[in-house]
Amino acid sequence: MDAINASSEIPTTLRQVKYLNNIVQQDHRAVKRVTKPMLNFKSFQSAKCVLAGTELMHMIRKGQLMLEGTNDVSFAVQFYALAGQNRQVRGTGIRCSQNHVHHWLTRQNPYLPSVSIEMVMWTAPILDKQTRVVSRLLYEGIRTQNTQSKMTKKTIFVTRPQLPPLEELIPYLEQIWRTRVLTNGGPFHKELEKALGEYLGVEHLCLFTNGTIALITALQALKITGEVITTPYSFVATSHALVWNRIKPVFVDIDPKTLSIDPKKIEAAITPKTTAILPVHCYGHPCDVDAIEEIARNYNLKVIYDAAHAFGVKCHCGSVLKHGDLSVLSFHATKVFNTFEGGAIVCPDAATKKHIDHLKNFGFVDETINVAAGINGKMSEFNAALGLLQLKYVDQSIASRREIDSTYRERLKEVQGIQCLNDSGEHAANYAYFPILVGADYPIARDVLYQRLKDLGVHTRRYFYPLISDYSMYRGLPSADKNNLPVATSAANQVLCLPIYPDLEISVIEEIVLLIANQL
Ligand code: T4K
Repeated sequence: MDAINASSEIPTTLRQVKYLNNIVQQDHRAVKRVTKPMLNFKSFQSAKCVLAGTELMHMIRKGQLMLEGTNDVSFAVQFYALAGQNRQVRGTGIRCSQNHVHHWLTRQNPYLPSVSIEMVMWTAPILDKQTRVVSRLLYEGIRTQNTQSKMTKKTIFVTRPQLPPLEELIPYLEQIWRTRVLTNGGPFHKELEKALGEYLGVEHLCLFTNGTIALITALQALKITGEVITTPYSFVATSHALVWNRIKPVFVDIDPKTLSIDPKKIEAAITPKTTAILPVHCYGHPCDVDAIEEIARNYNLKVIYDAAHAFGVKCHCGSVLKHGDLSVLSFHATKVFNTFEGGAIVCPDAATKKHIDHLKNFGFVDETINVAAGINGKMSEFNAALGLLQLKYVDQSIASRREIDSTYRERLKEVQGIQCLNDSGEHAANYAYFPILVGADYPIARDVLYQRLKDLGVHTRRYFYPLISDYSMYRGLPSADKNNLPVATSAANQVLCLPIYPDLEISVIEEIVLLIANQL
């Protein structure tokens, strides 16, 4: 029996693959070992699928696929190594035993990190133990085929914005076109402020054109000056907002568990010039709000939370956004809730909201009264309308993120050298990001992993590397010294944010994890 010649004679049908698939689904027990090859080639049927080299290796290592004494009969496999975008770089055909497969993958194939393997296999349609082994392989292969085509043909980004069905936006646009109210606090703006307040469980909220302008305005609203204590482990907007207000950032190290500012380090950084603390609920995990606010009370400091990542997050006492003097949200395209661009300030009372509403509208109270050198931070009617629609889908979107988060956690828990970040005791999380820390005991460096994944089309991000304090405009500050920031420095050098967004398929996540587990 010549396996290679047989490949052209035996038809490939999806129906047969599905049939075998059903067998697998009826019996989920992993068959560990085949000792007596009994398949009859005459009754073989064929199926063709693509199986990632890493997946096959993984199955062999895990003992899901073990073939013995099968030099001529257990099943026949034909491999073609494909590199990159389906370019065939090597072709060979073998009848395989476990050793053959292992040898071929490890010794003969120099392209293992980036190959997929096309397999043509024949198996008998009999419900015996042996058939199940082969059909399981087919099942895995088919699953991987879907993934593989996505990984090679489609780039996987760290995030993809959630968008509502386009047709649902049309009525909103029709209203805008009909009324010609485009901005300056129109009906959709008012409606979204109310709807978001209800959804987030906060009473007073001002919409903004983006999170950065909201941060700058929040600092203005509270007349913050001098020095502000903040974290270096964030997006640059956090510190840039201070600089735009001519405030000096004072960097304090982060807590190794939450990667948000470490309250134990704050007091030592307070000087007579300190007027406020600007912490970040990093990745949407709440800061230690109780400890931070106790320090603020003791030293008479204001607290403004950069809550850009914390949409919908609840801590022990309800919405985390109720903490501090003000909290600032971002509704950027990359966030859990997006209005393309957008943001908001959550305020404690109506008077503060009124003041901020003036500030974001150039300081105007009415046509003739201007109370402050305000800015233009208003959200447009288009963005507000989109927000109303997005809000309908946000729970669904967070639920999908939750599933992705738990799949990553489950699959990554046995991968040596990879540490997932745990929540910080939140009662409701939003799963905005999925950061992992690549430790010294992982076989390759974080940046090598980052680059190899990127080469395969998986675009992770190193949020937050470099540290803000390492950028040129901050590097000279005494608090930017690396010796002052050992935890933040180490996190920045280890972190990798894996793709997470609502329509990211579980099969793609599994493939990403396999790539990480096998160091690609
Ligand atoms: N404070 C904190 C703690 C923040 O994280 C941020 C923003 C702010 C304040 C300021 O809020 P905003 O002023 O932005 O409202 C992104 C975002 O631009 C930024 O909003 C965000 N933080 C930061 C963490 O991430 P980049 O430079 O990494 O974005 P970008 O364009 O590389 O996007 C990442 C991936 O997302 C892309 O590879 C593909 C995907 N993507 C992105 C956009 C913009 C899309 O699929 N579609 C898109 O339209 O900064």
